[in-house]
Amino acid sequence: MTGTDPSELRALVDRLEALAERRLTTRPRTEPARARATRLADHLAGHVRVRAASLDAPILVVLVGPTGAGKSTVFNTIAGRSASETGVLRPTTRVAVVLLHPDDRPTLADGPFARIPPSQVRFVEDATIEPGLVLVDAPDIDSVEHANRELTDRLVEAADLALFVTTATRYADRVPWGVLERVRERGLPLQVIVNRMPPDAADRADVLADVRRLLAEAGLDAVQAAAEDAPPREVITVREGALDPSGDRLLRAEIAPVLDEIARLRADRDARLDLAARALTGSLTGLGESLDQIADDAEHESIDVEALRRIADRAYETALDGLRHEVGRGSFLREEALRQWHTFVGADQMTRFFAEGIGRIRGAIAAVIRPATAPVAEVRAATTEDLVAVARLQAAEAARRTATSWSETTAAGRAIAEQPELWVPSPDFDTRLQARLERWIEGITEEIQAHGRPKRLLARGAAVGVNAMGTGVMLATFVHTGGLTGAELGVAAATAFLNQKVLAALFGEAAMVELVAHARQRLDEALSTTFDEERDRFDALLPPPGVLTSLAADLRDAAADVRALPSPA
Ligand SMILES: Nc1nc2c(ncn2[C@@H]2O[C@H](COP(=O)(O)OP(=O)(O)O)[C@@H](O)[C@H]2O)c(=O)[nH]1
Ligand SMILES: [Mg+2]
Repeated sequence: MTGTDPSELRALVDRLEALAERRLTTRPRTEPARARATRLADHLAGHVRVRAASLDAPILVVLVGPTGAGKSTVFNTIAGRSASETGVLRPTTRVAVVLLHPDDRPTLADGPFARIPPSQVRFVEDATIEPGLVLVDAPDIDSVEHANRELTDRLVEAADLALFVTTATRYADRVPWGVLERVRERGLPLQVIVNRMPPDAADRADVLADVRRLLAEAGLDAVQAAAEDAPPREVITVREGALDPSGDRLLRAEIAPVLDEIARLRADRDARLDLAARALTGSLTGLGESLDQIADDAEHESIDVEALRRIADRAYETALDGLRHEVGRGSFLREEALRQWHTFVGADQMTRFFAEGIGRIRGAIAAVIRPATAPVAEVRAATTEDLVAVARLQAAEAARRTATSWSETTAAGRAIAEQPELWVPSPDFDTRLQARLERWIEGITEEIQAHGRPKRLLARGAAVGVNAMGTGVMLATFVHTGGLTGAELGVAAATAFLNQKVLAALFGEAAMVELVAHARQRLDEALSTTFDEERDRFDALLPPPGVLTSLAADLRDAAADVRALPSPA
């Protein structure tokens, strides 16, 4: 038994499972990092939670190894029947074949098989065996089929004992050692079986010595010990061709030590409790390292994520600055709209009054400006259309820049490849901005009505009309004279000059300046909100700021708490 208080352990499992879940929702950016997080979740749900609840729950013995090594043959030999399909055509075993007493079945579903889809499990019930030990034939670990490999990994995370089956020619293969590395890390009790041993005794001795050496070098002696501080279990060897007449089983004598161990575990509850406790202890010992590795992953990722965020920020900020510049100069506005306004504000006649002072201009407005001829709709439509077009060009540039930079990184390359729409502005960019600009123009008109020193202003402005005044203010946010005189410049400056004079005459200089400043500020808000939304499409692919670093800190705390658990009695 472990010396850990069961309720303390269960509370810790809850906390660790929540951490694993948090990590998975940040969508780990590399395959190894994702695998580490999944493994932790699988291990906590399939093993630690089960054992924290009860050491008495059925023991899970899992057969793992490379394709064609003879796992299913061993399984059938233990089962004493042809329950799992064997064969030379690969891969034969696509589901986990599970041999168990019917009484053990209900406890598996929400225990060790909690994260294993039921469609991937085939139960073989046998009421003649003792309950308490469940034997699983797993799919090949070197299977090219991803789902197979994932299933086997989950079974390894849930196991109490691994029966690792390999052959005299395959034992040095690289992939199986990846699984054995995980067996060591999670302290999973291990029994190694080497199948298809050569007939020659000296050859057999050579193979066995080599297998032993590799296992010892990989630090696997401790998990092979049948009891704490005991020497490693003997590696079980099976001669080539030692098949029983059925063809899908071995001669029983060939794997007598395995059959004996299974029989002993079935017969002896204390032996099962002991194995369960050893598996749990090994697992708790390994958790600290797993948690720290995942914390490392999260920290590294947070650096990458912040760099990605800065790239997007900068691209959209640069584009918005470019847009502000164009808006500030009014250079995007088509000349035709300016000419219409120029004509409306009375160009020729009005200019004559400028030299005679503000009073004369005021007097002239009613006489010169004809509200009925105000090209309000035309000028507004042209302005918003031109503004949307120039904004879209800038948004396209920002999207292209961000997508280009992101696609060159491992942290975001795949996400960009999966969402080609990120290379261009959002499909509803125009309609969103259009709606905001319309709202913006309405806002100008409302402000003129609400704050424009109502009586005097409205009396004077009545001749012009509030919509026309609003349009004048709108234009003044783009085109302004900045100290130049109308005679010297083209239509933009001339219109700006005239427009400003008229507005100043209507509102007074100070109120006009304020109206224009407000309009400019609200326009800037409309543009930056729209650009923020564009950038958010990229940000949505990243965990929110701080999430990864605080997760890493919580993982480190948890690792420290796991290490501080009382050592097993
Ligand atoms: N000749 C010979 N064939 C074997 C031996 N052990 C297993 N096989 C065959 O090798 C093939 C693969 O075995 P199987 O148990 O399906 O391997 P698994 O992929 O690990 O489940 C089957 O056709 C077995 O009958 C053996 O010792 N000698
Ligand atoms: Mg098989």
